[in-house]
Amino acid sequence: MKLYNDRFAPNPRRVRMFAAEKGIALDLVDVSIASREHETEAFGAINPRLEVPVLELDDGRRLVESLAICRYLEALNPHPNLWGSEPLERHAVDAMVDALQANLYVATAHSFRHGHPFWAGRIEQCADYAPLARRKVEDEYVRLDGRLNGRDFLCLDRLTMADIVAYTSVEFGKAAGLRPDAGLTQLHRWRTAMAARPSAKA
Ligand SMILES: N[C@@H](CCC(=O)N[C@@H](CS)C(=O)NCC(=O)O)C(=O)O
Repeated sequence: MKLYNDRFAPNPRRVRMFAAEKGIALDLVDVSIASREHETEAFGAINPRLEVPVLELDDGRRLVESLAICRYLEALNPHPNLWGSEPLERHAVDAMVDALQANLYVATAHSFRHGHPFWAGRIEQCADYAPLARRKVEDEYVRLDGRLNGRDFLCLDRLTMADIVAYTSVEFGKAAGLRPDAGLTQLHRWRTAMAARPSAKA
């Protein structure tokens, strides 16, 4: 399988990390957002939304949306289980993934997109919105720290998609100059453990 990818972008990264945890090899096709390769007509034929990631199956079919791609990989290759193994576990992972996506990931992306010169002239920026998004992210860091108190993983007693979404979102925050406060010791402990996983380098 091929993954249309950008090395620096968080949504492809969550797919790479998820696949690596499952031992699924992906052929990476780099589509540089910085060089605007995703805006070309050629890439538009691959994903009309002009976004990465796109997973291309060996028969040429293409799957979009990072969370839906990871769910597909989970169904394709259920071991190790990363999304809950029975209905209540699956609900717990879904609920946390949805909340992380809506709150942590989206606020981080808004902080970057509305506050960083990288996007100037590329999207319509609203500079006043960036600090609001930033405060929202900082609140989410505190929430994560509380959740991780006495736990190694965010959800269940093992690594799940919730950890992958949270970790890749927190690391993406660096692009917007976001850093969890040093006092958030549980969050830092978990980040260090996540960073040590080979999949973090995928
Ligand atoms: N909901 C989509 C979002 C994909 C997305 O926003 N990808 C970003 C990279 S992380 C992108 O391609 N951005 C290009 C742009 O905004 O111009 C997913 O989860 O796959």
